[in-house]
Formats: sequence, C-alpha cells, structure tokens
Amino acid sequence: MTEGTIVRAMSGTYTVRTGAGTLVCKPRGKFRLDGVTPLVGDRVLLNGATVWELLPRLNVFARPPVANVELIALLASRAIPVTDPYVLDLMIANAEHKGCAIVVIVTKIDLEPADELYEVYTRAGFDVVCVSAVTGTGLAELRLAIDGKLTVFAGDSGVGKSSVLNALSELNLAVGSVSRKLGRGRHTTRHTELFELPALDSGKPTYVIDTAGFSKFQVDGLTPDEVADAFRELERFSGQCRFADCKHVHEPGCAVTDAVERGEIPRSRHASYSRMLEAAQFRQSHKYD
Ligand SMILES: Nc1nc2c(ncn2[C@@H]2O[C@H](COP(=O)(O)OP(=O)(O)O)[C@@H](O)[C@H]2O)c(=O)[nH]1
Ligand SMILES: [Mg+2]
Ligand SMILES: [Zn+2]
Repeated sequence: MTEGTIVRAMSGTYTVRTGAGTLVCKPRGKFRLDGVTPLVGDRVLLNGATVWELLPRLNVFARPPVANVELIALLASRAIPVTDPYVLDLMIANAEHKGCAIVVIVTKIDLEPADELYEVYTRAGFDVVCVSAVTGTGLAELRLAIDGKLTVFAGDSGVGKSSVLNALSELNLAVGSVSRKLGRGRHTTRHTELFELPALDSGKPTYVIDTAGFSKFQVDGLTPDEVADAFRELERFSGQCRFADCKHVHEPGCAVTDAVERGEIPRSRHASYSRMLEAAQFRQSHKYD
C-alpha cells in the first residue's frame, strides 16, 4: 500500500499526495459504516485509488475540517483591520490547548510597524514574525518558520492571510501553480484544501491552509483550569502565589498580578486571561442549567 496525505476533500472524493504523485481517490466503504470521515491533512494508506486506512492523528479540527495541524499561524495587525487583542488571545489559548505550535505574524508593517504587538507576544513567549506582503519584509523568515509543517493561517478577514500566502509562494518561482491557484482565489471556496509551497532544502513538504477568518476557526470552550494552562507566561509565576488555588485575578499575594504590575507579564494578556477565565467559570456554573 502507498502512504500519502489528503490535500483536498470534495464531495466524497479525496486528492491524495504521495511520493509518486497525486491521486484522486474514493474512500473505502468501511469509513462510512464506522462513522469516520477522512479529512484534509490525514495521513492515509492507499489501496490503488482507494483510501484504505487512516494513520493515527496528531489532532483534529472541525473548523476548518483538518487533521494533523502542526503549526497555527495567527495573523494580527495594527493597520486596518486592527486586531482585537482578546480575539487573538482566544485563538492563541485554543491553539495551546490543542497542543499546536504557534507563530504570531504581525502583518502590514509597511503601514503600521506595530512594535507593541511584537513586544507583547515576544515577552509572552511566542515566536513573532513581522511581515509586509507589499515590501516583502519578513517573508523569508516566515517561510523558514513554516518549513516542512502543516500550518493553518488564521486571522481576521482583511488582515492579509491571502496576500502573505501569495507572496510566500512567489518567493520561489519553481512552483507557479501554487500562486496561480491562490491568485485565482480558489482558497475562498467552501472546501478545505492544503496548498503545498515550493520546497526549500528540508525535503519535507510544506502545507498551508488559508482559513476564511477568525469566525471560521474552531474555538473550544475551555474549563477554568484549562484557561490558566493556556497562558504560557503565567506558569513562571503561578507557583509562587500565596494561595495554592489562586486564580491570579484579585487575590492578595498573587505573583502573577505582581508580575503584571512590574511589566513582566503584558497587561493586555492578563486582561484577556481574566476575561476568558470569567467566561469559563460562567460556563462551568451553568453547565447543568
Ligand atoms: N499595505 C499593505 N496592504 C496589505 C498587506 N497585506 C495585505 N494587504 C491588503 O489588505 C487587504 C486584505 O488582504 P487579504 O490578503 O485579502 O486579507 P485576508 O482576508 O486575510 O486574506 C488587501 O487589500 C491587501 O492588498 C501588506 O502587507 N501591506
Ligand atoms: Mg483571504
Ligand atoms: Zn496568583
């Protein structure tokens, strides 16, 4: 049997990329009987032109429907549309919870340098790449950051996802087909598709998915404990609070709020944490309503 990756799923037909090329396949009947839906990103075994078996998944998202996401690229901007930090932090917390690696991409820096965004997210412990699709600044760095991985690009409509992806694929003219596909706007259609970027040296294929916007990106309702775990910069301090069950919002002797006061934890991140925690506590207390 041949191993491959599903790069496109439409009307029960799967396009599978294998070492020997790309095949259009039908799923084995067993999947439907078992209530299993093969997804874009799934590693599969093919029997001829039939998707025969799914290999174990790293993770799975319902929106966009995709498996095996290795990296989530969260795009943010200080130019229009100005990114709401809470919405960005919600996406970040969700990605942390799913165990995906995260890169924050600050877009449109030719219009707004957005040093503050760079500062806040670097200080919080994330990789941050500042780019301009117009001048090309930062694109080579971003290309390296996503190399050999399957990356979902998420961010507000208009933040520059498609522009950045177009600019990336044209960095290496060896694969014009990707940019043609992207350029035609096929990524805006309703089916989910992995685009393969022209290879660098690593040999491993680099796949990207362009989501239609934050609203289309799955966010799970985290529990209060999960919210605390999803803010990585809290961990350094949370063990030093006076109370073992400190929630790091108003408690006396809280090492986290002290760190916020000292500027070691960005204020906007702590504000997002508090708001997300409150929402999670509300969900928990109304669970049985
Ligand atoms: N000045 C400037 N404009 C950009 C940049 N990236 C995207 N844009 C513009 O922002 C608008 C939205 O971009 P688009 O890629 O469609 O955003 P998407 O909705 O996230 O895919 C378009 O008018 C782009 O030309 C950039 O780096 N600099
Ligand atoms: Mg777009
Ligand atoms: Zn605390």
